[in-house]
Amino acid sequence: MKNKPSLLIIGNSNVGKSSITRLLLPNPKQYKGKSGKAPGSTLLLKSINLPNLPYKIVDLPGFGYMKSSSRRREDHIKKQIILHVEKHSQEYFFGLVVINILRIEDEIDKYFTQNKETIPLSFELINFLREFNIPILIIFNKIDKLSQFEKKNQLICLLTQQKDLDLI
Ligand SMILES: Nc1nc2c(ncn2[C@@H]2O[C@H](COP(=O)(O)OP(=O)(O)OP(=O)(O)O)[C@@H](O)[C@H]2O)c(=O)[nH]1
Ligand SMILES: [Mg+2]
Repeated sequence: MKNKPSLLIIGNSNVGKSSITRLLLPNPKQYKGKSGKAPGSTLLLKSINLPNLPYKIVDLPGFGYMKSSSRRREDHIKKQIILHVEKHSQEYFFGLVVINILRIEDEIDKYFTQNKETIPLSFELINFLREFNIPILIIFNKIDKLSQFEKKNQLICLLTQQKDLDLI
């Protein structure tokens, strides 16, 4: 297939994008992209194009804080990502927006209540992808870090707010 459609994997730094990418590959060892403990592991914007996959996968660098980068570099990467999506939006048939479940309440508060625009937030990304009509699936990752009780609370928080916030 010459012009394969692409799957976009997007989200803040360190939420688990590269780990999820690896899970989607027939042979995870084929993926040379880095995943790691420190935010800012993936720096290159490169698509994975395997002969045995009918679509390409683009595992983007993360938005926001990166351990070994300056604020200027973080802003540069954010701009690069935005320009990339704008330029290639037609090629994306689907986007996976990965969110760290532990940060969900904080993100909702900052984006919807405080209207903070200085920090790149997952909901900004969601609205951004919606502008290009790219269908998305939101993945709440790192759920294993929550206790059963916390999981229930997060779920209630999401379900009660989703309609008001036009989340899902
Ligand atoms: N506990 C837990 N850890 C996870 C999970 N998914 C990923 N991790 C860990 O989180 C860290 C970051 O994972 P990556 O896959 O590199 O995250 P990323 O979003 O690609 O990060 P950047 O490329 O820096 O934006 C690694 O140490 C992973 O092992 C998960 O579901 N649960
Ligand atoms: Mg990564």
